[in-house]
Amino acid sequence: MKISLLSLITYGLAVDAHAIFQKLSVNGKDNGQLTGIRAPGNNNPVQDVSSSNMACGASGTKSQTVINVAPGDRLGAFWGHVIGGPQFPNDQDNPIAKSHKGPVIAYLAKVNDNAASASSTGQQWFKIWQDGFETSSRKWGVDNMLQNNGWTYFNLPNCIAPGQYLLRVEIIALHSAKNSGQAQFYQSCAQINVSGSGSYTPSSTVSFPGAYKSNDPGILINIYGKLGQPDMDGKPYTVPGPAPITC
Ligand SMILES: *[C@@H]1O[C@H](CO)[C@@H](O)[C@H](O)[C@H]1NC(C)=O
Ligand SMILES: [Cu+2]
Repeated sequence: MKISLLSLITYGLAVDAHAIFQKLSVNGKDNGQLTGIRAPGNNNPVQDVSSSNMACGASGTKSQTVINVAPGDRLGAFWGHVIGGPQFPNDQDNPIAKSHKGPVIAYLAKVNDNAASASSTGQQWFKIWQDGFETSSRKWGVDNMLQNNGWTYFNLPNCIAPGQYLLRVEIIALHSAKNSGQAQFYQSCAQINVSGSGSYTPSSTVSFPGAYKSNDPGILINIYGKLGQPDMDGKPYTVPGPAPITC
């Protein structure tokens, strides 16, 4: 009894209440677990903004699939506590622990070759969407994801040019971010093939690692207000990285 309780506690601490982006849906069609996704092999966050794991997470699962999408499609990124979703029945930390407030952000990088084999690092990223913090409702991007049962939805902008891309979707969990190096970055990349006749070429791009600094105002931050709630006291939150593109 003692041993099993101890191992349960140890296990609980070891796995913690993290999350993994592990499925992509296109216009409501779920492509399935880890199809067209390169996801980290476990749900531990990246905390070092200079790590090469900032691009698509620690190296983990690979997929030979490239998912076909069209400009304007409604994309869904699915998050779970572990690969598959809940770690055990009634897992309160699926899709992510409720403490893990923060933004959800999506970036694209056009790749020269096949998106299934392209390197995660050395790519030129531009931001296509973000869900940060809404001061009126005091809701974070993560709150909207929880409300959608693990799904984060956004549209592929209409101007995106045809070709293969990596789609990087990220949660930044800010519950401990008042101390340097304690913001938690969760990201995987989807491998997509964009059709159509868009012609967007970004005027500026960022690198991962490189786009974020450990002391960016959206990364080194105390999100707790006077009442101890993760509500910024209703003040605006600055999402890290560049502004999302406009078509
Ligand atoms: C990518 O999309 C284009 C346009 O729809 C299509 O012709 C091509 O076969 C696709 N490539 C792959 C690898 O699916
Ligand atoms: Cu966590």
